Amino acid sequence: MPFSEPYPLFYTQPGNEQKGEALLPARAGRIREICFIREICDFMATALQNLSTYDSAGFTDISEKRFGLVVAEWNRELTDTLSNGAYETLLKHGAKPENIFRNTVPGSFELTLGAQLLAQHDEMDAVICLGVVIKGDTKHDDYICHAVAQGLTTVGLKYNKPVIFGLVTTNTLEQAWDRAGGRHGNKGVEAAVAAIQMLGF
Ligand code: DLZ
Repeated sequence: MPFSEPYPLFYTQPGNEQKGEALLPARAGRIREICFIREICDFMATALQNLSTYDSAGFTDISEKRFGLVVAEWNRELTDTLSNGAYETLLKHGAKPENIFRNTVPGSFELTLGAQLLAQHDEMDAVICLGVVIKGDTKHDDYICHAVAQGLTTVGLKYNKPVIFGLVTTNTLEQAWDRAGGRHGNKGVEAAVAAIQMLGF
C-alpha cells in the first residue's frame, strides 16, 4: 500500500469476509503500526543504503598504492560520471594522480579481461571496474551481469587483490542516473571506497 494512503481502520479477518467480521480497533491500530514500520524499513533499505556517505576514519594510507580503473564505454556519459567519482574519491583520500591508471573497454562484458590485464601486474594494488548495464527487451543484461560478477570474482581471487564490482545494473536509464551522482549517490565513489577498505583488510 502506498505510504501516502491511509490504512483502513478495520481489517476483516482473511476467510471471514462474507461474515463481515472485523478486527478490534486496537488490533487494527497495531497492524497499521507494523505496516508503517515495514514501509520505513523498505524505504531505508533502498533509498538510504549507499556508501557514498561513509566514515573514512579508519581508512588505510593509500598514498603509495596504485589503482587501475577499468571503465566501460557503453553508456559513456554514465560511466564517465562513475569514473570521475571514483577518481576524485581516491585523490581525496591520499592517492597520487600518477598512481591511478584509467583504461576503457568497449562494454561491461570486457571489464573482466580489462581487470585481469591490470591485476596481473605486481605493482597494481587494486582494480576498480565500472560499467552500466540497463535492462532491455532481451536477457542480455542477465548474461553480462552474471559473467562480470563471476569474472571479477575469479580475477580477484586469482591475484589476491581487490577487484571491485562497480557495475550499475538497472531497469531504466533514470534509475542508472539515480546511482551515477543522483539521489542514490555515485556508485563510482562507493567502488573507490570499497577498494580502499579492502586494502586495509
Ligand atoms: C551489447 C551490449 C548491450 C546490449 N548492452 C550493454 C549495456 O547495457 N551495458 C554495457 O556495458 N554493455 C552492453 N553491451 C556491450 C557488451 O558489454 C559487450 O561489449 C559486447 O557484447 C561485446 O562483447
